[in-house]
Amino acid sequence: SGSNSESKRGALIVLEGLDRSGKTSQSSKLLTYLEGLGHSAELWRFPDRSTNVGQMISMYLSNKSQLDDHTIHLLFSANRWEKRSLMETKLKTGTTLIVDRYSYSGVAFSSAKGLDLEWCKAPEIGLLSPDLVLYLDIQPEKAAERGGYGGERYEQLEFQKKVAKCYQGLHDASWKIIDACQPIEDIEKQLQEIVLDCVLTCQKGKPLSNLWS
Ligand code: DGP
Ligand code: NA
Ligand code: NA
Repeated sequence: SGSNSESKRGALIVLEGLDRSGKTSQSSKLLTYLEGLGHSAELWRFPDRSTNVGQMISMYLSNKSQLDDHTIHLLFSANRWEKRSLMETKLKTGTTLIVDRYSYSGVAFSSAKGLDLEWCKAPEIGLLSPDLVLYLDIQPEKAAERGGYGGERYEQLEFQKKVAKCYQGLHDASWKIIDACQPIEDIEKQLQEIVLDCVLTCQKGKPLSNLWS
């Protein structure tokens, strides 16, 4: 019957935000929530460090290799492209994907280095467009206070301030801005409500589309 979840498409839900904004823990809480309601769901993250491209990215982030800014930008993009067809298959067979970072990180982090915005967006064109982007909004200074940064390349206050500005220019109708300084349980509840609404809308047959739209 039409209520079989496998005949309905899953939702593509992205979490974005500065480093230490709480995306990763909220992503896993969302997965538990959706699975608890009986939905098919998976947690993905970009960069996906498990692939060959992902390992190059990981080396770069941990300062074990140096790469030109354009080169690393294209590798991050390639890392999303290598997962695109699996992503589409999952969504079309009814699995909702909760994705920790996506093309908006790609554009925000690279344009924060001074790369041209349109150039940064170009390689992302044709990737699947999220049904929902949850932006965990935190002041860079507050994020930096949260137990300190892990020491990877981008985890520096001055750079994160630039990234925050770049993110601001990327908001569109699919974005929901969440105050990431609320108590964790309040954030969790807010996200659950928004996400469930999105999952149900996608089940009703909202079409998939491509970036940037
Ligand atoms: P994470 O694994 O979520 O901590 O991300 C690693 C770091 O890489 C983090 O500082 C954000 C940054 N990042 C994530 N995606 C991209 C991207 O596509 N391009 C660039 N330049 N940086 C990214
Ligand atoms: Na990080
Ligand atoms: Na990530």
